[in-house]
Amino acid sequence: MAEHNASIAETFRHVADLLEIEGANPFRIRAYRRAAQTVEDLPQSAAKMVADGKTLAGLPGIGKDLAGKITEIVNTGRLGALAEIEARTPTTLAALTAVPGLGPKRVHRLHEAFGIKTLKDLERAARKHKIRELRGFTAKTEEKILAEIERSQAREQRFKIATAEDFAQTLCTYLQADPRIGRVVVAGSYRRRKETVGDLDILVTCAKGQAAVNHFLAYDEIAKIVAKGSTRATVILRSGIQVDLRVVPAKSYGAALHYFTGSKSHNIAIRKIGQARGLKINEYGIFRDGTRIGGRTEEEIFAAVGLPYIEPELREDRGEIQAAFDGQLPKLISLEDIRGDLHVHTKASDGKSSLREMVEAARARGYEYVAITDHTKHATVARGLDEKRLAKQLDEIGKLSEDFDDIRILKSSEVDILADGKLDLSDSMLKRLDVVVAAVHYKFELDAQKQTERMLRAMDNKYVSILAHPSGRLLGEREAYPVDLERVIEGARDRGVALELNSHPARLDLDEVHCKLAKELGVKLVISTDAHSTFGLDTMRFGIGQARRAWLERKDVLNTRPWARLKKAIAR
Ligand code: DGT
Ligand code: CA
Ligand code: CA
Repeated sequence: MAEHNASIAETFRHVADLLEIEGANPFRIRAYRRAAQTVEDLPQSAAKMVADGKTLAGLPGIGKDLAGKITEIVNTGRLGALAEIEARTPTTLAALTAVPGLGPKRVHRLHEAFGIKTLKDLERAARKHKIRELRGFTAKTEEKILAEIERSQAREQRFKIATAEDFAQTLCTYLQADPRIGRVVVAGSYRRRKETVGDLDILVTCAKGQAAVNHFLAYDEIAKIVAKGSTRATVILRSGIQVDLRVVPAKSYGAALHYFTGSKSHNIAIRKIGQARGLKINEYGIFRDGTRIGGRTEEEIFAAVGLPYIEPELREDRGEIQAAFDGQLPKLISLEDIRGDLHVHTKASDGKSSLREMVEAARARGYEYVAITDHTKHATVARGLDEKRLAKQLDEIGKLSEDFDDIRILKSSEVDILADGKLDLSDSMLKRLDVVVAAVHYKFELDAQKQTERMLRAMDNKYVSILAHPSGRLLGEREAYPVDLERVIEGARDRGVALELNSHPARLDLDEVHCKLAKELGVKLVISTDAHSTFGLDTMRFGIGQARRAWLERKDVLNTRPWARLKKAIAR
């Protein structure tokens, strides 16, 4: 059984949260969090390391005890220590941490002070204005809690695309191993590369539906079978994600793939056009007067309604059908177009790999350049570089460059934007850099006008080339800070600054709507990974997925250009 790094990390974080709710020793709590981070950042599967008899003890933050726990999770799929804590912590109490703004520490204090155990208790206390009596909690906190309770009741659980991909790929490999099964493809929002997916829709071709369904139901990561039939099944995996499986014969493959890729509104629009042409289009095929006339490929579906092929990322009924009719579909950017990464950290600040390792990894990915963008001094938790350390790094880059004649190491920095919009480095230092990436990392609570002006002021500095992760959102954790993104985009255009599409699966910032707006307003984008390890460079594909959803083409994205042309484009 393959235990994913993500689920091992998740188990450790869960232990840490429960310990914190209990008010346990902070060192113990921190040890679990640190181990979770290490496992998550491992460039290989911990399960495989255990299977290969490699030792995990000695990795950052992992001693003998935690290494043993990882082995236990890998071998048994569970952790005894977690079961023990779970047994003594009310589940409703743990569930309270799902309310944004309420970490385990705050839940601990609410429990201690008022005996709050459930969401209902919490709601009652907030309504009675008892919560504001606690130090660190205010009337605002109460309002926020009430608003969040309402929202969380309306919200369904969604998975980040990277997490979904991890679970989907293992399952697809398993399905593909059955020789009776032909094609295996993940459709739905996953194929449209949405930033989060609600569930996985997997389509397989097989002459015998029941055989494929039975093979699927024997998958050992299934926690619960929700429904099953002779050509379909719905299950929940142990990771909590739902999977819908559909089995179709090869002659229906294209029709089923189109149907299950969606989006629903795109499907409905295509069917309508079909109807007007006297065709019936559904997941089984294309029919005229009850006779099948196609459906083996997706191209046949589009051709039947007089359209060229439309890429999955565009299928949102946001103008793609009209554009297809008019011959105006964008030629979407692809991963192969990318020539370099412009946002990369090293051990000098909060990265996990050395400068040389990052450069080698960028070269291994075929890149022509990589910008080293460590944090600046204001970001103390990230061990940001002051001018002296940055100057030393620039020297190192100069020296290292002699060893690399096939990749250019760009001198750069992810410079903090200070509260007043000034930058955390002097102009004389910025001037020495090839590329300057500016970013907001604190003071998220400013009102929209102040935050917007702060960012515009930062871009006033003529050395700034790129504004990083402009909205500051963290999917599932933190909304964008209040900011007028439209003004920021216009401000970037007026000043000749490029905007970043940060590929980190928890960021994907700018979001797709604003990426598209930026393109329409004539602002260039760069797609960067914000990698904190060599492994992180591979998240570029998520940024590309989102760029495609935003209709971006190669010409809209600056890091598709060779350095000489990129340099000209960012010069101000
Ligand atoms: P998700 O899972 O919420 O991230 O989003 P999707 O798009 O994967 O939605 P899902 O899983 O409910 O359904 C998968 C696809 O199946 C959807 O994109 C289009 C198709 N579909 C589902 N229900 C309907 C429907 O009632 N009519 C039509 N035409 N298509 C549907
Ligand atoms: Ca889905
Ligand atoms: Ca579904």
